[in-house]
Amino acid sequence: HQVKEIPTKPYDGQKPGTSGLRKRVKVFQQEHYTENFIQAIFDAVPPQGATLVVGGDGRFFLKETIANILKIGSANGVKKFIIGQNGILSTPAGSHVIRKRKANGGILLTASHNPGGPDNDFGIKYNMSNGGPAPEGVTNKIFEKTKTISHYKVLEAPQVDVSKIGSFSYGPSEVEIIDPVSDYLEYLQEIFDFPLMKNFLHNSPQAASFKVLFDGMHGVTGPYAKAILLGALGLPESSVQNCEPLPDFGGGHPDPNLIYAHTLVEAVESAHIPFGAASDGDGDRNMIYGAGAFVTPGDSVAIIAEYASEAIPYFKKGGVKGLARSMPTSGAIDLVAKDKGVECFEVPTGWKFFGNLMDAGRLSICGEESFGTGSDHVREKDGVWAIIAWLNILAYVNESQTKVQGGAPAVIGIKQLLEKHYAKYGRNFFSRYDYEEVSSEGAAKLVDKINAHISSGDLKGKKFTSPSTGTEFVVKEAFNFDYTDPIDHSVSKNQGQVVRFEDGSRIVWRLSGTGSQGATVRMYVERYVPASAGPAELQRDTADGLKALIEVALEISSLKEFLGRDKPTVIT
Ligand code: VG1
Ligand code: CO
Repeated sequence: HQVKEIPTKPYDGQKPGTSGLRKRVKVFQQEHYTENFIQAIFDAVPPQGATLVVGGDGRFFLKETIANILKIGSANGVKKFIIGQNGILSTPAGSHVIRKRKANGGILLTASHNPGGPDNDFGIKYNMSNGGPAPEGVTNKIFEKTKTISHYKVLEAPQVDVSKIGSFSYGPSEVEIIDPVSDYLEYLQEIFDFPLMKNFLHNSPQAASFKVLFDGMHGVTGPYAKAILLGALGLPESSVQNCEPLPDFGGGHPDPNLIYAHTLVEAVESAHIPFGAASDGDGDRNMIYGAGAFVTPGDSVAIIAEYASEAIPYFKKGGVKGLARSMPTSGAIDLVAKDKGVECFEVPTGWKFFGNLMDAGRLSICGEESFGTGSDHVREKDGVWAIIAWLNILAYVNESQTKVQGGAPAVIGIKQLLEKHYAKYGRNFFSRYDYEEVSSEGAAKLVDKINAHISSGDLKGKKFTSPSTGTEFVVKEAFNFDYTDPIDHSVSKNQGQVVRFEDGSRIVWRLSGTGSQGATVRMYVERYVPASAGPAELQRDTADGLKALIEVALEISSLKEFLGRDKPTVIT
């Protein structure tokens, strides 16, 4: 086999964002564009003798990119490739395979929850030997390499077939095609209490009324959900929908939230299903939604943390070492950490910031407001894990109640669990407003204006009044969020602009790092209501509970003026 050097020129803008390089497919299809980026990865992280895991969420342009990774990787010295059958690996399953097989790293091919197909998005992400996304030091190095690239190496060999499980050689390298689901399924069976869940779902007094519905949104999780829910837990076929991975996600937007996962929401409401859930394109996000009960991601991770060490075998055994959230995520989990006497960390947006804390044994469970929940069982957020964690916890609390009360007590569902949690800890009302694909100039002006307030300090002590409710908010502080990693002391600056008020409420503004076109501004609002406020206050509708604060947030930032948008694209 011959190795050929292909001359090329740098492309602008190959800077990995919050979660890898994400662009329109058309951008990746430009001559040498994808090849350049793959070579830059190998220039930044030399692969001689390495084992590399490769897989993705099944979206359009996956097969072509795998062929490129094989050609360029082998020419650069990769010893062994481990590839999911048909190129399929969910992001968390990819993380697990890297760890389990002690690979040196992995390349995950996904643009996550962004739509797919020839006119939509594709993405390439490099993960380290711990199974987690490359930290900024490494992604910056990859970016530097893309700026000076002059050639890339390819192995001249015919394209390989990734559709059959087994091993073969490819030039000087070895290729192993693996079942994308089996390692992951086996691992979840160690982590969770499957006998308890099975008993709850089939034999308990609550079994008859407790139905489950999972929506794969035509992303990568379909095969995983079928193996777990139908296979291991023995639920009927009707418990899953949209579970065939499609290259364009059936034309949908595979993001599990109330807007894009409306097929789930409608099915759950019309059939009064107590437990519904969905996952995103690459399987790292999740939404928990039962009839009449939506769980915000901030509450979800707090509730998992609340019950983990009693209900979930993995944490019963290993304990909960510490908790964490990304900065814009609500502080619900902080309250649980305080109650349990464990450390709680606040990191910048993006899962890569949790990895060092996990590797150092200081973090067990963490989450992001963007429907990301996970633990140190892998180094990515994990949608299916979060969904099974909820099932495990519900099975546990219902079984405990039956033991205490005897007979056939009513089901403790999602709603009852939320109410119980609010009654103990109070509630963090939270919402995120996204202004997608706005002009970059407008977004820059908005950032500049808030920065001007931050540097002059003129907001401090200032009173803002909501025009519609008359509620007053007095500014306590305004700052840019900078983060120093407690383990390697690396510093990440300007990770979001924060305004805090005297009553504990908070507004955050950030620019998205995952968009593929223009700029996306995110505005996060949070208001805490203590348990003492009583059930009526605690159970208010989110939009209602946050109305006054949102008006103030729009006023402080002059958002409508700068972005020329009257309404956000998406509210979550
Ligand atoms: C968004 C979310 C962030 C998440 C990231 C990747 O980033 O806000 O919390 O980690 O997407 O999620 P940004 O920079 O656009 O706000 V996924 O499911 O794409 O891997
Ligand atoms: Co994702």
